[in-house]
Formats: sequence, C-alpha cells, structure tokens
Amino acid sequence: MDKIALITGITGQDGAYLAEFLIRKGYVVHGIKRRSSLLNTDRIDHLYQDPHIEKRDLILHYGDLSDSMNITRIIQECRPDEIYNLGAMSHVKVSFDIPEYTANTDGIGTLRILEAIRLLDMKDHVRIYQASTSELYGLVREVPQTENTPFYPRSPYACAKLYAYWITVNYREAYGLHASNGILFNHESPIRGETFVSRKITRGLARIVLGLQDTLFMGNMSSKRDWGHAKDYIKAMYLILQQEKPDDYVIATGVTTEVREFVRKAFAFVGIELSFKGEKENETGYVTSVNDKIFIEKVSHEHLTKFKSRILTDPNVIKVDPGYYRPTEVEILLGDPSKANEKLGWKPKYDLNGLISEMVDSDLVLMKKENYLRKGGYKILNYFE
Ligand code: NAP
Ligand code: G4F
Repeated sequence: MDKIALITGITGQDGAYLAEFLIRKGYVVHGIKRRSSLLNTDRIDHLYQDPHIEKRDLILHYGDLSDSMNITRIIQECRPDEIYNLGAMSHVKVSFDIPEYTANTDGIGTLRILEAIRLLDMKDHVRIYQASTSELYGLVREVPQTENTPFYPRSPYACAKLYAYWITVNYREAYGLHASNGILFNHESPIRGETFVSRKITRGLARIVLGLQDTLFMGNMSSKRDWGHAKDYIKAMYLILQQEKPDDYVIATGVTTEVREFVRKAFAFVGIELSFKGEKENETGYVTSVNDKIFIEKVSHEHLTKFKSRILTDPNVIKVDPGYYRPTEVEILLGDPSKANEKLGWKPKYDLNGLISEMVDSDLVLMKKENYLRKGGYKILNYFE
C-alpha cells in the first residue's frame, strides 16, 4: 500500500516542495486548499492531475484551518499516515494587522488537527509534523539558538506559533501522539512569497536592472537571519516523521547574515557593486561600480546602457521606508542544527550564495518575460507591496 500524507498549506512554498518530494517517494499526497476568488495552485501546477483521473497521487480538498468540522472530515476521509501542518498566516509584519485571525489559524488550527486525531481514534496510525519557527526565540536569550533556548516571541504570529508548539508537545505527552515540532529557521527559494524580504530583494533587483522599477524600498536592514533553501528544509520535515520517537528539532544552517548583506550579495550577482550610507530612514544603497561583462551575461547589453545612464542621474537604488518596520523586531536569529545533524543525519546542500544566485536567476527570467510582454503592449501587474 502506498503511504498517504496530508499537507495543510500545500499551495505555499514549503507545501509545494514537500508534495513533490513525497510523490517522488511513492506517497499519495492529499492537500488542503483554501477557496479563493482566483485559482491559487501555481506552485503545484506541475503536480496537479485532472480530477477525473481515477488513480491520482495528488488529491486536493477545499478546507481551512479555522473550520474544525472540515479538518476532521478530511482527516477521516483520507486517513493519512503522516500529517504535515504547514498551513498558516505566515507573514510576521501582517500578523500585527490581523492578530486574531493569525491566532485562530496558526495557533488553534494546530489544536483542531490534534483534536481530530484524538476524536477519530487515529493516534496509533498517524504521525504529525508541526511547522514551528525560529520566530519563537524572538528577543533571543542566547546565540546560537538550540532546542533548549527559552522562547520570547515578538509578534502575534510568534505568539500563535508558541501555542501551536506547546499544544503539540502537550498532546504528545498527554495522549502519546507521534507529534513533532520542526523549529525551522528562515528558508527561501525562487517560489518564496513575494513579500518576504529575500524574494522582495531578488524581484526588486530584477525589475530595477530591466528598467521596470527605479527604487527598492526596504525596512530594517540591520536585522540578521539564518537563511537556508526550502528544498533542504522540507527533507528535514520528512526525516522528523520517519523517527521512531517523536521529538523537536532545530533546522538551520548555522550561519547568520544581515539583510543589508543579502541585498549587497544579490546585486553583486548581476555585476553591480553597492555601498550604503546614512542612518536609519536616511540610509541609501548606491551603485559604486558595474561589471559590464557580468551585467551583459545576466541581463543584456541593451539594459546595461540604460542602467548606466540611469545611475548617472541617480545612483541610489535602495531607500528605506519606515512603513516596513515592525512594532517589535527580531534582531538576530542563528540556529544550531547539531541535534538534527546527529539524530536525523540532516545537512543542508545549499549555502547562502547558492540560494541567492538561484533566486536572482529565476526572478531575472520572470521579469524578462514581463518586460517582453510590456514591450509587446500587454498589461503587466505592478504588485506594489
Ligand atoms: P507560505 O508560503 O506562506 O504558505 C502558507 C500556506 O498556508 C499557504 O498554502 C496558505 O494558503 C495556507 N494557509 C494560510 N491560511 C490558511 C488557513 N486559514 N487554512 C488553511 N491553509 C491556510 O508559508 P511557507 O513559507 O511555505 O511556510 C510553511 C509553514 O512553515 C508555515 O506554517 C510557516 O509559518 C512555517 N515556517 C516557515 C518558515 C520559512 O522561513 N518559510 C520558517 C519557519 C516556519 P494560500 O496559498 O491560500 O494563502
Ligand atoms: O523575510 P521576512 O519577512 O521574514 P521573517 O519576519 O524573519 O519571518 C519568516 O521567517 C520565520 C522564521 O524565522 C517564519 F516563521 C515566518 O513565517 C517567515 O517565513 O523578514 C526578515 C527580516 C526582518 O527582520 C524584517 O524586518 O527582514 C527585515 N526586512 C527589512 N526590510 C524586511 C524588509 N522584511 C520584509 N518582509 N520586507 C521588507 O521590506
């Protein structure tokens, strides 16, 4: 019999990579998709099968983590061996705007899954992965952070995830569920949501060099993150559920980098050297030199000429908009993945340079397509955020 996995958040970054990974391993994957006014299956389009095919390895169900009946019915119908709870309102800044919704989805949503398993008497049949987060460490108590570092959440998102973390531990201890937390540090990819900082930078850069945008407005560039590649991190999720005993694991690279340095590295991949001057909201990132060969190779000769004339009038391509600041910030995250290294045998394949170069290349392709459409007289979207 094929193993059955249920993924909440299958239309998100991690859900899409995990679904692909599990299907390759021979799983039948069920996913929960929210109803939306536009189709929202771009990230899993390559895996999507015609619902009229009888034997499919990807089956989608309409659902929502705020609806316990719906969650319970889906679990009852598909009887999964493994549940990966990845569904969440996952944007930290947005959680300050919609705190109650975030608590309901990210906190109580986890409880709904755990209770459904108890109610359906499936505790000996199913293993649960809870998408916990390094945001739990917030105002960090120590550097680097391990499984034993105390939590100090700094946003409604992190507070909701704190509840989800502990309710997962509680159901494991109280009822013997095979339920584990992966405390994942930031992980990115070419399919990362456009408003997270990594993707915002690589998209903004691609638009700037192609003349689709003049300036990239940033928030706090002094914060530091331990960034990895989502493709590496979804493997850790799988490994966590293959362990005989449930447990909690930090998944991180062990390297931390300033947002400002991420920006600098991304621009360097297309041959643009940036320097920064000024403080806080008066800080700017300006072009100090352009390597023609790299720029032409990555972008084009035509755009090199245009970009050079643009920087003669205004070399400041990065500016700060305090509107992107958070009421409470997480200044530094750095994970110690020793336990995952030893117990799961997990090690990331990507380093930060590999991640950034893949993201930059991918967004250049995307924006070249946009530019082509624009030149042909077709409408393109701005996606201001
Ligand atoms: P993502 O791209 O934002 O995807 C989130 C997914 O959750 C989407 O499929 C979204 O559906 C779904 N969702 C949102 N609200 C829902 C609701 N009420 N009911 C059901 N589904 C809902 O996030 P990600 O980066 O893949 O992250 C996956 C999980 O890991 C999240 O729980 C996140 O909090 C956590 N995490 C992420 C990171 C990271 O660096 N990426 C690090 C640590 C933990 P729509 O497509 O319809 O919006
Ligand atoms: O990319 P971010 O929005 O990610 P953040 O807040 O670290 O959260 C992500 O990682 C968590 C794991 O630690 C996940 F749990 C969570 O779901 C999400 O995936 O911001 C990273 C840093 C922050 O310090 C932010 O203030 O970048 C800073 N930043 C500076 N300018 C910006 C911007 N962040 C965004 N989104 N947009 C900016 O313009």
